[in-house]
Amino acid sequence: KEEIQARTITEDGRLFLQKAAQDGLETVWDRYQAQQPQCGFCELGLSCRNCSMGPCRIDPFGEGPQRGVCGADADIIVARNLGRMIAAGAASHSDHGRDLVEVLRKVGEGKAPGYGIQSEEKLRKLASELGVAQDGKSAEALAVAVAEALEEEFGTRKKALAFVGRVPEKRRKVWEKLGITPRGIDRETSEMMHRTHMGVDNDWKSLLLHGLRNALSDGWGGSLIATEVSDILFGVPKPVASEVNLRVLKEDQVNIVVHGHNPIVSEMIFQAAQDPELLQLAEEKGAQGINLAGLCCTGNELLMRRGIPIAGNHLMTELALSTGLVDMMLVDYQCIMPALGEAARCYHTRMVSTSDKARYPFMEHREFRPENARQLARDLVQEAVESYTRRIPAKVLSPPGDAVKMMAGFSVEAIVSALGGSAGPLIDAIKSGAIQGAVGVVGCNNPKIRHDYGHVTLTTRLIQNDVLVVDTGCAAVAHAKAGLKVPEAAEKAGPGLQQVCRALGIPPVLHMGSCVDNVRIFDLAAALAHALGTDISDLPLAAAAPEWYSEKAVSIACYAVASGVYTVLGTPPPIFGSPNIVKLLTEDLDDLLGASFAVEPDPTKAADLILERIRAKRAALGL
Ligand code: SF4
Ligand code: WCC
Ligand code: FE2
Repeated sequence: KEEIQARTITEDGRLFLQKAAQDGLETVWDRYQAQQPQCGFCELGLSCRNCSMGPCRIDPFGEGPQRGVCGADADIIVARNLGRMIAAGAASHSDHGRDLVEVLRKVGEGKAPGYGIQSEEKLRKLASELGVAQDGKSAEALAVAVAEALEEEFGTRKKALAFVGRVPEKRRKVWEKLGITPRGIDRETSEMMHRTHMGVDNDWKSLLLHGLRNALSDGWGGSLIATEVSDILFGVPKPVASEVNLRVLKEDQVNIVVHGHNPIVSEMIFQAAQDPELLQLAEEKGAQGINLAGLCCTGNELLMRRGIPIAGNHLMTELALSTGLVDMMLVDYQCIMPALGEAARCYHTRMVSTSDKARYPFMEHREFRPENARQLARDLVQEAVESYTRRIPAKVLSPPGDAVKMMAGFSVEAIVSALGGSAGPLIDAIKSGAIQGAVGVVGCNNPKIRHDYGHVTLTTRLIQNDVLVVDTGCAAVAHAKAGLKVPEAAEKAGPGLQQVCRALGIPPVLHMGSCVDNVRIFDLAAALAHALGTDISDLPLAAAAPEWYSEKAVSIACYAVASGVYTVLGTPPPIFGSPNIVKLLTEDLDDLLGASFAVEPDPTKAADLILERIRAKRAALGL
């Protein structure tokens, strides 16, 4: 019992941790425990297996070896390891972006039945930004041309990514001076893999600078493309009401859960789940309907655009299965624990993987391509209906109570329109001090941190102090479960923020989307900086990832700091084996970039660090 309390702050999490234990289901927390103690060298970033003369380890106490076989010291090894984490994270977001570009092209060529252009406005806006001639082109022809221009962003032929144009000029100068302006998306990742090969870049500072450039190729490249093209294909999110937690799974309906990241699959499933014929079939099988729910970021994508409820965040994915109510779970890629397929064998759940590049044990592989997606989605929804009839009553536990109400859909466009058409009122509120500043609280869950505790504690403290919170990813789901994403949550905010929220009818914590949608936060920050004729780093802004686990989060944190936003991490990154690197990242970067990292596992203290930073930025602006 105590152990369960210590694992999560969520009620549904606790209940289903018990249920999972009853069912003999092993969870991420159990496996985390079995891994204790985890390797101290690796925790400090001091182990290397980049070549076959190794693996090597540096003794942090100074007694054992201080160099790997090749001669790399602690600084080089920590920097190389961090660089490869950034590369993996940037690659993940950017490859996701590339998949969307592929669909955009196929839509233009008429080879992607079921997909279409939902926001021609955004397509045209992107075209002019990319310098693609529009001269009377149809939306379809333009889609092909824009897709081609975006493909170029991935390559090696440019001096700077096109979207660097969105960055305030002062920031661009900072990047130029440091030589970290991102060029090609794939180029920066590929170059990182090259630099970290044995015997290439052995200057930890130059490695870290390239790490920033690599991360910028994600934030102002791959992730941004993923977000923009998703908006073109599936629509720009607008405020929408929905619900969250395991109670969104319905005992009397066919429950289909989508998990992963890319809306390419989930949007097709969304369409199929509304097919009258399939609804009829569900009824024939005794179900009251077809209930679609999300997990993690593909859940966030559907939530933002379609109001589809979300069952939980990263650490809830196994527990969702333990309800015994999931008739089918469809996954694409990223953050899908390889344990899920086997976990599902405890129940009747059909587990289906959908992407050629992401396969999992004990899952059936049904590959989605732009050409076959509509038909395949229909087939799978039909199979989910069949699966409903095979539920195992003894294994079912229906979550009691009600789901928590929430609002999502706060794209930059939606925020600006809520403000009455320009960012002016937000700037005024910041100037008057009604809003002290804004913070992006983002990122994952991690069994090293009590589930959702980091997010909810930090965010509650921030809004109490009149700091507007915007969020994405699993942090956003945590906040929603805690009831922070309804307009009534304004009462939990300080007096100034409360007043602003009430006037606009918005929650004090605004859901801006999935993890790739962190770029929306930086778009907004850049717009504010433009409006004030200043740099992003001058604004009273910060970011936090209280429970991060993923390499993608490392890339996000690095592009945040490189873009000028102070960033506090809850889980310590593997850098503490190099005091030089810790000093650079947590202190010296401030002089170079006007922003730095902090590491603070206690979310209350993290909030205080952020509040202090916001006060200092306000003071410097004379506010
Ligand atoms: Fe060891 Fe150097 Fe090879 Fe790393 S690159 S495994 S430190 S020899
Ligand atoms: Ni994005 Fe982190 Fe969730 Fe995965 S889904 S767990 S990267 S925040
Ligand atoms: Fe190790």
